[in-house]
Amino acid sequence: NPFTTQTTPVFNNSRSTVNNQTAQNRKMTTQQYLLFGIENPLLDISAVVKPELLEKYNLKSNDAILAEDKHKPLYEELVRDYDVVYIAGGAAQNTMRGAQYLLPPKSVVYVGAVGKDANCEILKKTAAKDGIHTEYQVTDLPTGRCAVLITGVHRSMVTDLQAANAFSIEHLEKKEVWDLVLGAKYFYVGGYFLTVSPPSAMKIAKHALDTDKVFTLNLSAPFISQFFKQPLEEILPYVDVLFGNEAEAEALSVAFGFGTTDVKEIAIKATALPKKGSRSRLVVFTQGAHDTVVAYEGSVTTYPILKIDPKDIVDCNGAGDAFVGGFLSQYVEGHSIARSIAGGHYLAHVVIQRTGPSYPDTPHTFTF
Ligand code: 26A
Repeated sequence: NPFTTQTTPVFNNSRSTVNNQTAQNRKMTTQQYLLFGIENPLLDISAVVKPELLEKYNLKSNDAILAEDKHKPLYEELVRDYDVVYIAGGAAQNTMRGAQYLLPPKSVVYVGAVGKDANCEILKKTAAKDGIHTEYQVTDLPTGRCAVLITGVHRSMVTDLQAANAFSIEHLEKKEVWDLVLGAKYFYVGGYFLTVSPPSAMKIAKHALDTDKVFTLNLSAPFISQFFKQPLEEILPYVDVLFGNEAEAEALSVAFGFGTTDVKEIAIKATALPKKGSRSRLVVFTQGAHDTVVAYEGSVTTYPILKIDPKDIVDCNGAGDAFVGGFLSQYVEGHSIARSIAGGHYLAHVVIQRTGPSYPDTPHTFTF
């Protein structure tokens, strides 16, 4: 009862004043989310395609690239010639939705830039269904899209970032957004964000270091190490947990001159790259159907994935994102590395039996 539990002095104890006071107090206590993620919100346009389409646009079967002018007709061609599905994407957004699936309600917030269009509505609807809070920067450009070309267990992604690329640090610095940064204890920056706003990524990384919070990053795609080495090298000293797959590990090895193609050795060398703060860096590399490699303080451990009958695989798009979501869901609650890896393997196993990076409406059945 606000009349009897009044703690703030008020001069006029009328009902309206008390109610105003309560409303103000409510405004001041921003909802806190344990895990804060940021990157590029995208709408995926996904289809199983003939290899000829990859050849025509000179695309590798398993890759992720930024669209150049020569790729622009691909989107129309895909919609015209194939059975496409439109599905919420953006790698880190997929990861955040996945983490939330395994966490108590209101644990995860995600930030990125979108347009004012129908595609954005699909992203908003999916985010709401999966229970993540979003603080999108709304721009005048169309919402970004990603052509996902599926051939067997491979996927080739061509991304036209549009609005996502217009993300500006001013959005991050807005009080309502920065309050969410202040309230979070764990941060996840998709490596793809290094193509968009390295200053925003650095600002979050520095905040994490200054406040002894945990900062995590994904290598996202080989092209990040290849063509965005400078912002990657700048942010790596802040990275407490580094994620990637085997192809990204190899690209990192080449970019940083590790002189090895052995994923375990690369993981060890990645832990030894310069590091700020009190924590040792944890490195987690997935390898598709092969064991997941974890390096920490000079030693490597491998964890077998959950076996799956090939006939149960629908598509592998989003499996890596789901792995990280499952991992983080356990890690942010203070569970062991073994349990976090099990969470990752569980969620990847769920997602590869579904179309794209989507999560079931039914509660999860993860146990450890
Ligand atoms: C900057 N680029 C290339 C990207 C992406 C991306 N997400 C953010 N930035 N390219 C592909 N994706 C997303 O990766 C997911 C699968 O891992 C796709 O949207 C897809 O959902």
